[in-house]
Amino acid sequence: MKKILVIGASGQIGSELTGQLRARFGEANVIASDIRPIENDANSETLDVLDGDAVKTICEKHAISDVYLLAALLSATAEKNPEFAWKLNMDGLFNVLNLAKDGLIKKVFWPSSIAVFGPGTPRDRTPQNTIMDPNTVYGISKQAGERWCEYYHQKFGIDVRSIRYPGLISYSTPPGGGTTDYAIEIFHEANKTGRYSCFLSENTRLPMLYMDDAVRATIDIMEAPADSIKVRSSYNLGGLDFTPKELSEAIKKHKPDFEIQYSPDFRQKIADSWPASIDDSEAQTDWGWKPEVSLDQMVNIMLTNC
Ligand code: AKB
Repeated sequence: MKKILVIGASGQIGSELTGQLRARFGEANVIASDIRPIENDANSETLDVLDGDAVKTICEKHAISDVYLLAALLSATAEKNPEFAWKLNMDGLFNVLNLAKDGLIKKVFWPSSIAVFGPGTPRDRTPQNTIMDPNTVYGISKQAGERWCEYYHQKFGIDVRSIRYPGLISYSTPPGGGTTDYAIEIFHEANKTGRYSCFLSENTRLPMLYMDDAVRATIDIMEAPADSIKVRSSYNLGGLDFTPKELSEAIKKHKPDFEIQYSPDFRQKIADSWPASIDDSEAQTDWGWKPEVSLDQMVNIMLTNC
């Protein structure tokens, strides 16, 4: 019997993933957890992923089989608090991987990111296996995490699965401190004030994905047969890629008076070290990944709901 624990369930991905998992596997079979209490949710727990004993207790209490570990500090926030980012992103992963090693849980999902790539990486259609020289705290923690996932798989047979998320776009829960967040803020400001000051320059192309596609990919990789998961570090995942200028042009089709200006800040340097687009052919071949939501569809959904 599958029993799922989502750690970081109140975050941008966690809130949407929890809903989809519950729709598929039943409310009571998906325990939502977060560092702050989750209001009005009978199947939830307050949990600090850095408290290894507490993670263990909750997994035992609910006889958890699968853990989705989403608690992390993202790229921009991590640059402001490097030591805590390293601690949260690494120790949280160890707390969960070690439960799998001890046989308490069966399967782990851990998110990596395009941030594992760096200035030496080929930027266009970045391949699955290539130069990885991340120069952000977040990217370094994600690259190290990928190595640990593969190590635990090879050494202890742990069934850990991972995706390198691009920037994720959604409207219901705000993102928390990423470099790709402009692609969400822009919609809120377009609806509220009709103008946006973008912290990246106009031609900064980055890989992105609408949240519904990202959640589907996450559940699909976890539900795929184990022998189809050939990559045990983390899979490249692509979908959309666009620049702030292209996004603003797409918004102007709906809101002709929308105005954008560009004031790049420290996040520009982070964005410049990341891929512009992603080659995700291994995810397509191994477990059938296929993005569905186009740029125009995403813009339409975001403007309607923000
Ligand atoms: C960030 O911008 O930090 C994240 C990511 C690409 O992992 N959205």
